[in-house]
Amino acid sequence: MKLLTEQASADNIARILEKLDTFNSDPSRGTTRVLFTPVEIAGRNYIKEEMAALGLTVREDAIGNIFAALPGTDPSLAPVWTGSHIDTVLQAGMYDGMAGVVAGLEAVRLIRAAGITPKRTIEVVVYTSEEPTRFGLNCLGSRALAGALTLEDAERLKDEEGRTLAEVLADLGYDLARFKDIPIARGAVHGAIELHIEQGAVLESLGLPIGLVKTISAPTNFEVSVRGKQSHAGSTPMHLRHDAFLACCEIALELERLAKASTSPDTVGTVGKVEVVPNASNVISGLVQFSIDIRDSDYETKSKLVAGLQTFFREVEARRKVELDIRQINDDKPTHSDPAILGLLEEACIKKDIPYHKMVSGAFHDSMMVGRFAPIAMIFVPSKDGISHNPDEFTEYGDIAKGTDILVETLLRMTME
Ligand code: HGY
Ligand code: MN
Ligand code: MN
Ligand code: MN
Repeated sequence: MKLLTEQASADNIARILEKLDTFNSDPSRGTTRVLFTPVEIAGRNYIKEEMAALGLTVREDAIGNIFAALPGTDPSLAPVWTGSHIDTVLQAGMYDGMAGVVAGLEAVRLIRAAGITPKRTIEVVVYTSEEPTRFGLNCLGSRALAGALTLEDAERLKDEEGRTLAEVLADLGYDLARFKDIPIARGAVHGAIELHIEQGAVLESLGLPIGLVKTISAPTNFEVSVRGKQSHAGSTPMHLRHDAFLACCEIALELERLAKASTSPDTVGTVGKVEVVPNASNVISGLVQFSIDIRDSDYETKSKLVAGLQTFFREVEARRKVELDIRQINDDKPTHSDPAILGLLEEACIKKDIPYHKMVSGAFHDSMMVGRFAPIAMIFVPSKDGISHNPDEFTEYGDIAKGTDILVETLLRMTME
């Protein structure tokens, strides 16, 4: 087999990332590119242009997952995938997700420049809506590929304007009759690698350029509303209050206590979104709606924490005489990387004399869902100061290029298996 002659180009990676970053609905602070908003659609179209410029054949499924194929010599063999997402949280950085899509494009550019035709087809994938930003549920595209998101789910998921995912898809011309064709059968994809920024500070603290992800922690998310009694902040004695906000605070602190007490080192719990009604300085809140986000690399310890929290919900309700409405959004299982792909990644690092660290991902990724139907692994590149989901998110283009060198080497070996 012909050899790869060139190293990944940090300049080409920069060019695409910076152009993609211009598709931004709130340039005043960071990057905002929410699913199926005009800027995200423009961003999709731009990436499809880059895919076409590489001579890839581009197709989309009924939920908007984009697949760009570099055909292999033996189309009967299951393809190899690499990819990530281009949608963002609000006022985000410009690397979370995008680095993995661009690394996939650069890997294909290197393969084509070397005149190599792989045996297995390589597909660069843009997964629809990894972030829960618009519809409140994460990994919509990869979840649908895993057969865990049906058309009925898409007809139920609503955005803040009350539009369903199904309506938005139909308005954009996606054929909902093909929704049932989205799921990928086990065995239909030979393996999938996702390059992603670490979004933490482990690699930076170790001074290492590459992380190889052993396990992807998985989220369990709830939407909780507490109904208490809205009343006057001055004339309501403390013992007569049913303060919805204080009930929320107690639950948030109990979540913190349970997460800290967990036997798993990767258990984390967050209350990130709180809406207080009527949110007035001299009114005791009668209604608070808030989010609960729990992550762990171990499903058993996560489930134990959830059970402990549910007991606490009941206790707060009784003691404070408030009413809790708890909606569980998802309860995802952690995904372990495929040892064989991890082995290939390690061999690539050793061959290129690039030091690496095997680690757990605290963040979830599309690979968490892809791992339900295909062997997966992830490559991490360092995040400056561990910052992510923040305009100050930063990763050196040179580090993405180094990660791409590992990616392309491993993809090629997988295509020849
Ligand atoms: O929240 C997450 O873990 C992912 O980065 N959206
Ligand atoms: Mn993210
Ligand atoms: Mn991401
Ligand atoms: Mn992700």
